[in-house]
Amino acid sequence: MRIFSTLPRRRKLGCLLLCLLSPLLGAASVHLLQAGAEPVLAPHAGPLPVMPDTLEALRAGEDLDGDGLDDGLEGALARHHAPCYRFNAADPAAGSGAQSRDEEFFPGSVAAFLTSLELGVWQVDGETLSGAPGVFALDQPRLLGYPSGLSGQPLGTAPVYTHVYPVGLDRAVCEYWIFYPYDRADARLLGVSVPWGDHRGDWEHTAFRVRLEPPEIEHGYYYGHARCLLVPGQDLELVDGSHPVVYVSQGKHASYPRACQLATTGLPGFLLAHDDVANGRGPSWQSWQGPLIDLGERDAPRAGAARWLAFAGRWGPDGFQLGGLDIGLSPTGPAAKRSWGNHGPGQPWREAVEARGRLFDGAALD
Ligand SMILES: [Ca+2]
Ligand SMILES: [Ca+2]
Repeated sequence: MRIFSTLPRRRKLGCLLLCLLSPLLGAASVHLLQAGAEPVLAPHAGPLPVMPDTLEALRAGEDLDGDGLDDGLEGALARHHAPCYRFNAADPAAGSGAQSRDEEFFPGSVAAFLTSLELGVWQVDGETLSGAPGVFALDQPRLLGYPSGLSGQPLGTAPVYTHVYPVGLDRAVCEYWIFYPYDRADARLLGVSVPWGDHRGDWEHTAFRVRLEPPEIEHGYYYGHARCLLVPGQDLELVDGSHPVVYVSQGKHASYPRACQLATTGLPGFLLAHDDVANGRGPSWQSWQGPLIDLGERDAPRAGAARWLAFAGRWGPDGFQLGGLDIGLSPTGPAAKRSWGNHGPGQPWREAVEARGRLFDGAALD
């Protein structure tokens, strides 16, 4: 109970409801696995320190990450196919579910985040606050010591982290990774809105298999909630002919190829409604117009990621176990995931929409 007493109020409420309802859900027990305490923060004199990301030029004729693909081509491909991200906005006329609201939690820079972690200085709700300095070390099981609710950076200023590698002689895969300092996930439990799986740290990604000549996307892989949705190239919505659109679900940040709402559990909606709402009515981000930072390869990281790409721990302290399910675990980073350099198996995205949701704006699947 000592751990429980350190939790914020919203999370305590969620824990209590989970405990009360776990027999209904067929779960033997609810375990609080990694409930890291929130740091004690106080007003901080002076500005928020910001450490810029290291931008490394990728040069034609070089292959410094040793993947067999010309580094200049890697950089050109990543920018040519970088996504347009579209975020959510409240739409009372169409919305249902707890996440039908404006997006409030945006991407952040990893370099700036680690600087804040090590200095213990954070921007929370517009105030600059400080606490105990933390430590970032590659052998940590999880990052500790930072607060919930970090809203990220103004949209368009954080980098997208890229991983590009060849497939045979005439194709490549472009992965796009985004770090969000916070994931806010709510649900309706017996009709009452409660936190359900929100957590510190949130890594999200999409990937696209491309033909090199002529350049064209053959398949998209859209991730979220430990699942992969498969999208044929002809189903992708493109901006300027080459940039796929990624609809980002509010708060939880899962990726979809079209504006839609999907249930994320197989439970009856009257019991638990935990939907992704990705209507794309909020701000959009043309990521190719901002910083793209190539991560290199797992064993040959580029300078911009050399400090942290090998970190195999979780990027936050949160998470629950409900029976055999993991709920709201702070995630691992890009190179620690199974999907790094390895896409699919997955579910055809049309099948997922037909089974668990709907498209917005009256759009049809065909
Ligand atoms: Ca290379
Ligand atoms: Ca590469």
